[in-house]
Amino acid sequence: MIIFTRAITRRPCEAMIDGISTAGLGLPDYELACSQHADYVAALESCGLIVTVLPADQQYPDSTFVEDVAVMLPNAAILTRPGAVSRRGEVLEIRPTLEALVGNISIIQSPGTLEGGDVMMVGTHFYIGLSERTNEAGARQMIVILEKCGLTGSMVALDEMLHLKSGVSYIESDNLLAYGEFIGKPEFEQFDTLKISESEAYAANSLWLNGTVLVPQGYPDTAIAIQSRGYTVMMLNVSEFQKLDGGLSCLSLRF
Ligand code: CIR
Repeated sequence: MIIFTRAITRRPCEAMIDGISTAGLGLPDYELACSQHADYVAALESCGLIVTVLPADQQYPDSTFVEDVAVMLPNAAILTRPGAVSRRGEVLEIRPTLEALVGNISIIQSPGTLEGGDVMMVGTHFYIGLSERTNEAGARQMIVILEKCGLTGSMVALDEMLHLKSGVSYIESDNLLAYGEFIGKPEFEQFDTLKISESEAYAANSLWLNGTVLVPQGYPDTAIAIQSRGYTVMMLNVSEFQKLDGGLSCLSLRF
């Protein structure tokens, strides 16, 4: 089982009110977002991670969702090419940090698009969601990079969710959280699936970190179900990021 030792995050910026959103939950409150982000960083630290907190970047309203601009591999990283055109510049901004911390960097090239929210790591295998943000060309490029690193990848079609991990999360030990279109998908039949109900859909994006699972606050059935599988659960309020379609995993790169 993997042990994460580091994470990269980026503070939210005031321009976050202009971030991409389909949630219909209203505009995020910047001050509250900053305090929720600080709690998130503290939670990562309490799980044993050393966290690099990058400064807010006003140029890019969605730049706090660092998960989408890179994919971390053992001793390597892939810079993505986001399908959301307004987010492409975020890649350049994170690059120096990755070069300093990881060194071995590959880059997804046009016409490929890929966002890290579409990538789910299960040991040495990476599931890549084909979404509105990630296309087949991007996924194919990623699989070539993975194979050069002795890893494997496969594609999973999705129709309803923003990203693959909006609806499915691997929490190690063969346990998978799945919602909606991902329940019963043949690609995931080998896992012990914990089905997330419609009323708790947002909690399908929960985050395993070294034996603890971070679960968004306000989804008690999911928290109890995860706890009953023997995990320590930590609940975090990320309401201001939910307003921008972002979840717990989106706020960090872990490696
Ligand atoms: C976006 O639409 O790109 C942002 N508002 C939300 C990104 C969420 N990221 C993720 O699920 N990995």
